[in-house]
Amino acid sequence: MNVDKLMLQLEQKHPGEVEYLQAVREVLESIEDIYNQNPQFEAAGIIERIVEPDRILTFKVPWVGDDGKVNVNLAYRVQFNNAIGPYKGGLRFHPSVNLSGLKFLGFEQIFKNSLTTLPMGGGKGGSDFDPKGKSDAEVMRFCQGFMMELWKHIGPETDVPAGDIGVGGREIGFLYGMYRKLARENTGILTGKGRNWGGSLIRPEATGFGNVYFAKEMLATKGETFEGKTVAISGFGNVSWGAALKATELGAKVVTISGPDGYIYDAEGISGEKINYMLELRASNNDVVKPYSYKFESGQFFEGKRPWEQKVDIALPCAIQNELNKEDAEMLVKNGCICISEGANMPCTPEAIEIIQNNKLLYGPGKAANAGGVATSGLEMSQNSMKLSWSIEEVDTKLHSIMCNIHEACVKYGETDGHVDYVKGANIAGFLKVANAMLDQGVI
Ligand code: NDP
Ligand code: 2IT
Repeated sequence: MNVDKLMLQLEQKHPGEVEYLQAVREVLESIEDIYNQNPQFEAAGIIERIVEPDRILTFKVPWVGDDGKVNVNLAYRVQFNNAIGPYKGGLRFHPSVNLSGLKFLGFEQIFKNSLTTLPMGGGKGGSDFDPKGKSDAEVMRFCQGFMMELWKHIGPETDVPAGDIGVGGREIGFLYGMYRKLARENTGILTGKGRNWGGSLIRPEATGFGNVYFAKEMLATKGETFEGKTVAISGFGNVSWGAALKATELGAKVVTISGPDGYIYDAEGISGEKINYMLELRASNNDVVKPYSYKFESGQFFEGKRPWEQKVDIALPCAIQNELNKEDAEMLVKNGCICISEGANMPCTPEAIEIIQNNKLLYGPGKAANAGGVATSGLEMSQNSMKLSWSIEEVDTKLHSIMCNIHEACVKYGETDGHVDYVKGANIAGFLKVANAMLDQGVI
């Protein structure tokens, strides 16, 4: 394999798909050596096959607004690779959703899901529908329209969607209701379901919890812990909330959260009722984090800025892709940050990653550090298949041990001379399992 040549071909085939090409390049650069040392991969065309999705479904979702007007949104499901299990991955409802974004997320999901040790393939979907400012009834009609088309293509052993940005418990409920009606069965077709209808305990917290568990393992390699550390978190959504809860529980002080409008710095720490307030803010359907500063006096709002300019020990980017750039990384390094662990998918730009890695910070890439969410989705699927419900302790213990296993796999493949390159480790470990499964199963 020659990465530059392959990337050139992909760029010609998929011009302008910036995020997808960015994600593919990162993986190819990490696996180049191991790929070339194993000629059986080249002989089976593994790379050419793994970089293209198995199929992409594109459909329109017409829905009627409360004002009686007809709206039309575009929707997709990218079924990327199912060599090790049914396609699995979230649905994103956000105005920025396009095919390149979903292909990047679906591609990442293949390796992330492989790392979880559970049998799940990779997929992703979503729509450019914006739930912000919509009534519950509008969101419901949209979700019903979305599922009316998607239901034919998914199933508990075929493709199991879940939440992502803009898709939380409310949306999963509306989607599940429609699926159940059309398919005439109650089955584990989506994860992130409500507790009373097949959902798993800890799933809402799992991505954030898992991210902190992963960071804890990274810190331990340097004899460090969360105790007494200051932490910057971005976003104020589902992942940020879980990360804030767990980091606080482990003795750290979370000093920031953020939204597209700016960030909040709270020197007293964002804990207790302030963490609960994040959920209220999120549920308000408004695009702003600023109201935190009206509610809590200690919360200072920095308009249009990002939290990375603050002096912190640990940074947990938990909002959206490419939200931490080169200048942000330089600022974090300058201010003595020792660890960056990605709750979001691809939040650091390639230039930022270079700075972080050159300065030898502990750096957990999303496909390893945020795998706790999909891992707990996998645990939800197991409980659905067994018609059982596990306790908080059972799920949390399994999640914790999965995150420790992922950390171990990263160390196994990423360590040289006492330094762990977690990007390389995660990419190689995630890739080998899927590539070997593809080899075993022939060219299909
Ligand atoms: P949510 O929709 O719950 O939250 C996303 C948060 O990010 C919101 O607070 C949103 O604010 C904020 N946000 C959006 N754009 C920006 C921006 N430009 N700057 C700062 N904040 C911004 O989504 P999740 O918490 O579920 O997802 C967050 C990230 O984590 C995504 O990258 C997702 O792919 C990833 N992830 C999610 C998993 C899950 O289980 N949910 C699992 C693994 C990864 P606003 O709503 O106001 O735009
Ligand atoms: O990016 C992700 O891993 C998710 N949004 C969760 C996917 C899932 O199937 O739980």
